[in-house]
Amino acid sequence: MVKSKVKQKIVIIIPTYNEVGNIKSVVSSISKIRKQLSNYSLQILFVDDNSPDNTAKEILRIAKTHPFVKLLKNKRKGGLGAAYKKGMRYAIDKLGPDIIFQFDADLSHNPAKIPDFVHEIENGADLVLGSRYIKGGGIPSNWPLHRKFLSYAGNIFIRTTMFNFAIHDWTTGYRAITRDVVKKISPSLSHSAFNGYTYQIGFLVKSIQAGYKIGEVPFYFVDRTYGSSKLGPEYIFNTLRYIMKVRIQEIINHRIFKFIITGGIGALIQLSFLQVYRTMMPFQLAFFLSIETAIISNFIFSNLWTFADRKLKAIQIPGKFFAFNLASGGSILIQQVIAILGEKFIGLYPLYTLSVISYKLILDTGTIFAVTGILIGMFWNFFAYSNIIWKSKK
Ligand SMILES: Nc1nc2c(ncn2[C@@H]2O[C@H](COP(=O)(O)OP(=O)(O)OP(=O)(O)O)[C@@H](O)[C@H]2O)c(=O)[nH]1
Ligand SMILES: [Mg+2]
Repeated sequence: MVKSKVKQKIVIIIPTYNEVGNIKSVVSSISKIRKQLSNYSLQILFVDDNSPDNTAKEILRIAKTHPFVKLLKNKRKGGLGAAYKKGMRYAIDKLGPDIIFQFDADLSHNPAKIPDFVHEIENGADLVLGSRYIKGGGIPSNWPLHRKFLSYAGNIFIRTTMFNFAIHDWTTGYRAITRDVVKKISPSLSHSAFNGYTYQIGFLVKSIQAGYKIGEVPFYFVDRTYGSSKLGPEYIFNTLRYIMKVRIQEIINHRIFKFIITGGIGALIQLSFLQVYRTMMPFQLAFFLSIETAIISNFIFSNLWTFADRKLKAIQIPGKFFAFNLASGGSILIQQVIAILGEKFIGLYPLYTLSVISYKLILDTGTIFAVTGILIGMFWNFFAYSNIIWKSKK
C-alpha cells in the first residue's frame, strides 16, 4: 500500500494594527501563492490588537470565504513582539506548522517571494531573511535621502558591531522560520523587553548564537499605499541599544577577555605587593614573592572565572597549581629571553624599561620588543592554561 504523502504546513503570521484597507489585498495575493505551493498546506494567522479601525471585523468577513484565514485577537495594543509571541505560541500549539512566516499586512513584503523562502528551507536553512541589501533586493527609490541613509547605515553599523558580515539585512520583518527554531528560541524572548520591535533583532541574534543556519532571499521593499507606519524613533534607539548590550555581553563572556582581565589584576597585585613586601625584606626576595602572590591570584581567578566551566577538583589543585607555576615561569622566561635578545643584538632596552618607554609615549623598537615579549608570553600562558592545566575533557 502506498502511503499518501502528508503535506508540510506553512503558517503566515501577520500582526495588524489599523490595517483595515490592506486585509483584502494581502489575503488575495497570498492566495495565489497558495496555489503555487501545492505541496504545502498554507494558512494565514492574523494577530490583531483590537485596531480602532475595525481590522478584526474585516479579517472575519474575509475568513468566511477563505477558510485558511485565522484570527487571534488581543484586547489592546501590545506591540509587534507581543503579537508575534502570541501568534507563534498559538501556531505551534494548535496549527502544527513546519514553517512559520513573519509578514507585514501592508504589502511591503512581496508574497511572490514566499516560494523562494521555502526553497531555502528545503535546502537546509533554519531561518530565512528577506533581504533588501543583497543583489536582487532593494529599498524604494522614492525614499528621501535621510531615510535611505538610515536604512543602509543602520544595517552596516549592526553588521560591524556584531562582527558578522554574512548577514546583510538584520532588521527585515520578512522572514521564514522552521518550527524547531521557533520552539527553541521563543522561551528566551519571554521578557517584556521583547514586546516591541526589539523582538525582531532579538530573535535573529539568539538564532545566530544558537548556531542555526541563516539564509537570505532578496526582495524589493515596497512602500505601503494604505495606512501609516507604526515605527517611531524609539525603534532605532532600542535596536541599537540591544545590539550594543549583546556585544558587550559577548565580549565579557569571552574567555580571552576574562584571561586578559585576570592577567591585568595579577599585574596590579604584583606591583602593589612589591611595594608592601620591599618594606619588610630585601628587594630580590620581595620581587620574587610579589610574583608568586600574583601567580596565586591568577590561579584563583582562572579557576573560578576564566575556566569556570572546567573548574578543577580539590584533589587536582596541588598538582595543577605546581604546573601553573611552571607555566608562569615559562612565560616570564620567554619575556626575559626576548628582552635580552633585543638588548644583546640590537642594543635595546630590557623588558622592564617598558614602563619608562611608554611614559615617553614613543613606540620605538625597544617598546616593540617588550610588547612582543609580553604578547608571546601571554600567548604561551593561554596555550598552557587551556591545553594543560584546564584541559577540556572532550
Ligand atoms: N498586532 C500588532 N501589530 C502591529 C503592532 N505594531 C505594528 N504592527 C503590525 O506590524 C506590521 C509592521 O508594521 P509597520 O508599521 O508596517 O512597520 P514597518 O513595516 O517596519 O515599517 P513601514 O512599512 O515603513 O511602515 C504591520 O502589519 C503592522 O500593522 C502592534 O503593536 N500590534
Ligand atoms: Mg510596513
